[in-house]
Amino acid sequence: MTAKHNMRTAAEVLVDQLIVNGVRHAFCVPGESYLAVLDAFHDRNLAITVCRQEGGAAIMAEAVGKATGRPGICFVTRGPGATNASCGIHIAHQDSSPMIMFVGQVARRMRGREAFQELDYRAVFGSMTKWATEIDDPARVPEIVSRAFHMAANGRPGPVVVALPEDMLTERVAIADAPPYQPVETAPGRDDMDEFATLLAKSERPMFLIGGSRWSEAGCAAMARFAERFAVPVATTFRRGHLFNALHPNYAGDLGIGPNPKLTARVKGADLVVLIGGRLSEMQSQGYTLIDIPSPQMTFVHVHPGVEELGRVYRPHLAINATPAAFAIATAALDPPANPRWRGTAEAAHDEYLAYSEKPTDVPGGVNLGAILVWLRDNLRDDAMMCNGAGNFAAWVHRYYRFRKFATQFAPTAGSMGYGVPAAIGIKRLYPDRTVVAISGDGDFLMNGQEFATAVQFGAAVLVIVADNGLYGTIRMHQEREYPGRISATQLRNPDFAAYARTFGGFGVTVEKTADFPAAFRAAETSGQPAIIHLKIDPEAITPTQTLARIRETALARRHDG
Ligand SMILES: Cc1ncc(C[n+]2csc(CCOP(=O)(O)OP(=O)(O)O)c2C)c(N)n1
Ligand SMILES: [Mg+2]
Repeated sequence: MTAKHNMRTAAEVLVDQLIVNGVRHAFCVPGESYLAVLDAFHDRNLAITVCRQEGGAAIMAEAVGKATGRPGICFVTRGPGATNASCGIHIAHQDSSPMIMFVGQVARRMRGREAFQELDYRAVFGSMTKWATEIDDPARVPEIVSRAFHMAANGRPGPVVVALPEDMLTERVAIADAPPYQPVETAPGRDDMDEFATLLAKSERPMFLIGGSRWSEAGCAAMARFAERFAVPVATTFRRGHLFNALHPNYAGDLGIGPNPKLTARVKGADLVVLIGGRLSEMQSQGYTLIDIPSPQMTFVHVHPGVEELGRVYRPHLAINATPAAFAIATAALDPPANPRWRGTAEAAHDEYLAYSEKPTDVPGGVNLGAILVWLRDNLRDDAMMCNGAGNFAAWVHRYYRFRKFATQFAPTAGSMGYGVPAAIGIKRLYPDRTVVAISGDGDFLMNGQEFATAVQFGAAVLVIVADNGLYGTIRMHQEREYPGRISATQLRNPDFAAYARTFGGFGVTVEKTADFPAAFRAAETSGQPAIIHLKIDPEAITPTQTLARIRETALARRHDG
């Protein structure tokens, strides 16, 4: 709409501004604090997914940001709505995902009295957003929403919170929409690329690590071509496996939690590490042990879209402020050396990766999660989307699933439990024809399992696999290692998750033997409904290579020795 259809409410201006920016989906839990926005939704072309808890709505918006590179949108009510949603904000922050959360606020004349559900959003969200603000003047809605899009999506992406005083939303105003935001693709300069080529040519054992956000299909394809032409090994960092085809001959594996020890050895032994897009944070750097801080022991090149990230932890020999996609595309102009000294290392690294991820280890119990992941990787299409939250079950996803296509992995580098189910629903709303699978732990699932109702309500036929070991397994594992035999607050008594699915109106099935999984999965798919496949996992099968009993014994033996 333009100024000639004047005197829209600020809420209408706001929703129109979203539409101008290409938004087609928004996720919300309603609240009386933003009734005028709900009313503006009524006759506008925006698909609204009504959720059961704001944490779910925020994660759905974050997952949309991850999938598209454009800000995902959620609306929540003041106070408790905003604090419930904060998990999604924190994930968007740590995962560098663009999202905008709009939140209700008390009327302007009441502010500062601690009115009903009042929060100071700038203070509450200040340290976990790129920007937290409040709109006081309806005439500034287009300006502030436009800025929110630019801030959320450009540089290092992240979350923006915009608070909306209730009385501001109902004011009428004659104001034109702002044009849509412009994605800014920072590209490397020629000097950057020359210097990079020089450092690479001098190297004997280069290693490329890719991660972060601001990749694209074209950027990933360019990265693969570069790896082939230069014969270099490329590893993906924690939960960014989808950036490089795992079956590509230059793929060196996944540098995350519990990585292939041969991969970490390769990184440590490299004389040149090129980190493209990521931050090499605690998980990726194995507790900041891989690369010396602040002065890396090897030549270190860091390419990042956020200039503030360059030199933040590692002082790089060469810092390049560019989006990873633009950097990868710019490598097309470089010529590989005639006879690189590192020839053969990429093949060797790939063989090590294949050997590590090929065959599931034996684990106690009737259901082997590794074998299930192998079945999924052999049977799902390349474009199937895999979502998971946090817990030991995820170790099998990272080790055995082979991502082959950009934007098929949705998992929080922020390590937030409860991510998989809402992420899957958010994604499925955008891509109804794609297979979308969520893999959850029993603890993980019930942190946002209520959103299964949202899936049923909107016909989002996600396939949820619940790996039920009756434990907050990760914590139990740490407990056995640090306080052997002293079990405290880590056991769970669970519902029948298949029955849970059915009471919500979806499809549910229980699997007690690995061999029954394929039929159960196919039945879930053919049901056409949101589905839960409940896997009964032996609690002893705590990692692909360790049992709880062995961790406890080792810890006790260490104590006796000590
Ligand atoms: C929101 C949130 N709360 C708590 C934790 C700490 N935490 C990490 S893993 C874990 C247990 C996960 O249990 P489950 O989902 O059952 O997976 P399992 O480890 O048993 O495979 C906990 C409590 C977390 N990462 N995120
Ligand atoms: Mg568990």
